[in-house]
Amino acid sequence: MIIRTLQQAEQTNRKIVSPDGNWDSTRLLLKEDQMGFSFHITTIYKGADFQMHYQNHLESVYCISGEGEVETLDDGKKRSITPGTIYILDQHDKHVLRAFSEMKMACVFNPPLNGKEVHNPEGAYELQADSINS
Ligand code: 9YT
Repeated sequence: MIIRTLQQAEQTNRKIVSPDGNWDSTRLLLKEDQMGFSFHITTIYKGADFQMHYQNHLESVYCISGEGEVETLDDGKKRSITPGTIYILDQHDKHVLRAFSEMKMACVFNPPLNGKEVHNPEGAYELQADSINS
């Protein structure tokens, strides 16, 4: 069994701060743990409004706190995101996330992240990113 705490992990290089200033993410479980998925606690900063397109990954995002909306760009549908809502990007959906207040999210990725991923210009994570140990 592996035990980690968010409070400790936030003090290490498991916490990645997005260069675009929209979010930070503490990656509690990564590929090197060999679980087949990764698990992160992500903070989306108030006022963030940005596009993502996870072409190489499937992602589920559960809202713990805060309020916002997610828009799928293929059909223009906007869905409200409030505590208790999960959105599941089962179609590699191109989407925009807007945070009306600071949002705390629990995120799961398959395949798992290596650790140091930040979004490329298309809003995806590359499969070959560095691990937190490199
Ligand atoms: C909700 C979302 O996808 N935010 C971007 C950060 C990502 N969840 C991550 O790397 O943990």
